[in-house]
Amino acid sequence: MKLVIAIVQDEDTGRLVDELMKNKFGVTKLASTGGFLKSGNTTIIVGVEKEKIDDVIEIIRSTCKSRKRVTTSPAPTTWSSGVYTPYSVEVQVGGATIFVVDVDKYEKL
Ligand code: 2BA
Repeated sequence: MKLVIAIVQDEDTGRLVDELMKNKFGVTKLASTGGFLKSGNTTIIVGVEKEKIDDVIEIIRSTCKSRKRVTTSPAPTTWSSGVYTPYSVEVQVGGATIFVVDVDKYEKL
């Protein structure tokens, strides 16, 4: 068995969970926060047999869109003049960041 961990944007979560449930996958949704943007995203975990991993990834691919986000430039850790002027930075986020890991043991008690 494998565990698919997918970090997706909040906007895509509803459709993604609906699609996974419709295809009979068990899903858990966790509220998470990205380290770079420091804003909310969603982590979806799906326990699945090895043969079904590609099906799960295909559903994620078809429901999660890539979007642009604007954030403020991070302050430098060192600078000589002592003046820091923040500026806007545009980053591309998503569709999804996916990890697939082995499950050593799975039990439902
Ligand atoms: P964030 O850390 O908030 O990152 C949001 C987006 O900012 C990233 O989109 C990427 O385009 C950009 N970004 C991240 N770090 C950057 C940096 N040091 N310099 C410039 N741009 C940077 P995605 O790559 O689509 O990632 C979306 C979210 O997935 C991330 O939110 C984070 O929560 C998660 N993630 C991405 N890679 C990960 C990893 N290797 N391990 C754990 N979580 C990860």
